[in-house]
Amino acid sequence: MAELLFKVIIIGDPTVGKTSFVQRYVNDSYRRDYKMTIGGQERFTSMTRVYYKDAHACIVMFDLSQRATFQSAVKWKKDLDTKCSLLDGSPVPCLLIANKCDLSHREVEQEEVEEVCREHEFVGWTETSVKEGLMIDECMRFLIEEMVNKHAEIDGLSESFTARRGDGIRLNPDSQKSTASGRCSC
Ligand SMILES: Nc1nc2c(ncn2[C@@H]2O[C@H](COP(=O)(O)OP(=O)(O)OP(=O)(O)O)[C@@H](O)[C@H]2O)c(=O)[nH]1
Ligand SMILES: [Mg+2]
Repeated sequence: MAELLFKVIIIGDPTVGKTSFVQRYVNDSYRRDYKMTIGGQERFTSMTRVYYKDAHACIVMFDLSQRATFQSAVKWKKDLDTKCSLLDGSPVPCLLIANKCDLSHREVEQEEVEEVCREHEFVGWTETSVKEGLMIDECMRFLIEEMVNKHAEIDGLSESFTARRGDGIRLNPDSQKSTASGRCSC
């Protein structure tokens, strides 16, 4: 069976839990203390094209206990869509994650998240708790399925493009000559 390599990016405001998510998924570990990730430009709700380049899927994360991070989620999605798309021109599948659902203090209602998810064409959304390890694997499994399906679709598409190209253009010197002389009025 062929091996597939996918690039998944994760964006969102500072402190929402992006690094923690990756650590939890990759190492099943969690740190309570916060160490700011250096090197991104996420303080401006925008990333360079280089970071987005060739991404197959994306996670936009916000913190359920900080409303401002939810408002930024839409900006992050727009930033992604203006800078990056899949090979067939369609938007990069993007999952909206409402993290820190273990906290009792909440500033965002589920209905609002649902609406933003629908309006801004996320492929889905879910609450997670990276701290408790809730829904992390499920998120990644969902995205992997999306990427594999999309990959098959695009692959199929490029095959049919090739077939059509072969059918449509005939490099027959005789037919080219006759068309040219037929069209020429001088
Ligand atoms: N209660 C709770 N805290 C969390 C959760 N996920 C992350 N945190 C905490 O939130 C803080 C920030 O987490 P990070 O993963 O560093 O956040 P980040 O999004 O990578 O932040 P930047 O690197 O600044 O962009 C840390 O103190 C984490 O321990 C969660 O699900 N629940
Ligand atoms: Mg970080």
